[in-house]
Amino acid sequence: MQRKLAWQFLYDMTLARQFEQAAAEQYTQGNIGGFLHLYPGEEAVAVASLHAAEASDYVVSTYREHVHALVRGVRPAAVMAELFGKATGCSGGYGGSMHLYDAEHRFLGGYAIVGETFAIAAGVGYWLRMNDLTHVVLCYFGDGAVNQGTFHESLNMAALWKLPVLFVCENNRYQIGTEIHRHSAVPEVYRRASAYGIDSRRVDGMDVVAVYEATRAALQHVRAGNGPYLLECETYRYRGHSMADSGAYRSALELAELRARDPLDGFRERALAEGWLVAADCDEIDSEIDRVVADAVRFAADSPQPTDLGASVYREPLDLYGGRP
Ligand SMILES: Cc1ncc(C[n+]2csc(CCOP(=O)(O)OP(=O)(O)O)c2C)c(N)n1
Ligand SMILES: [Mg+2]
Repeated sequence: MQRKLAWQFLYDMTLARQFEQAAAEQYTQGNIGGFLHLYPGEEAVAVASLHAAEASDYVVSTYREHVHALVRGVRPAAVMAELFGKATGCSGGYGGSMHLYDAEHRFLGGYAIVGETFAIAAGVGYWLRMNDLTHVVLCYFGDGAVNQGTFHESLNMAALWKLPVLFVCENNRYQIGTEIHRHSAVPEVYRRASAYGIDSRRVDGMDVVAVYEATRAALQHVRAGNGPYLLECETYRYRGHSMADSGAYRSALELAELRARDPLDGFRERALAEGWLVAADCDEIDSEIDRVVADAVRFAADSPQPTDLGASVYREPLDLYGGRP
């Protein structure tokens, strides 16, 4: 592996881990309100798959999306300020944790409704096809979301119209407190794609290199005009579903087993052993991230509240039909 890519993987996974830790602390102190769904344990999925994509591709994600926005290039300060509900946040402080948005980085959200992302991604894919554009939409979703009707409706249309959508399942085994074998008749998510003739595979979501390679191959398949692809990443979240959930329905043994396969520690060890990085790189990344995250929290705390709460709710209707009704 090239040093540059290894550096990016370690940098982004470290940023992801520390950013979410800081968000948890700020939530506990009352500086972040509403729901807060964190990503520790799942970092390899967003980091690897988004590095495999092009900057010109589009991204649609769920309410567990802080890391997707960060890897996409949205400034940590703008993400943290959004979590604080501040005017300097990437959604102007109107969205909060579950509704990050950044048009410049083609990051289309941040959606709170489970299963909402499928139809939005299919819609963007349809628009790309209509306009003969070669970009791909990466659509992230959880294992629980595949039991929503929108999953089936959207996969059907995406396959029928050969839409350029890469469906990326973040299978963290749980839909809140319900384990996958209790909520899914077919717990191997990737197998569901075959119902619509969509190619798919499953990959170890705790291994950043494996996810990167699988995503590159999947994106090649989609870009070649073969229609959508579904990539299932088997991963795990260390924390509860949200800050409101202690996650007590899981055994300490299960948690320990997964922590032993930590994507961040595992990659750091491998990068040093393979000579992709040296110890000084890791130290440099750690201290740089400490600074970036502390700056992001300070920026968010010092930023003003939005002043006009109605500003982004109502707008003049678009004149789509040249004055005709
Ligand atoms: C349509 C809908 N039903 C229920 C909920 C409540 N809810 C929020 S997250 C969630 C679990 C989703 O689990 P999964 O898709 O596995 O994603 P994860 O949180 O594990 O990343 C549920 C049921 C919702 N937001 N939207
Ligand atoms: Mg889940």
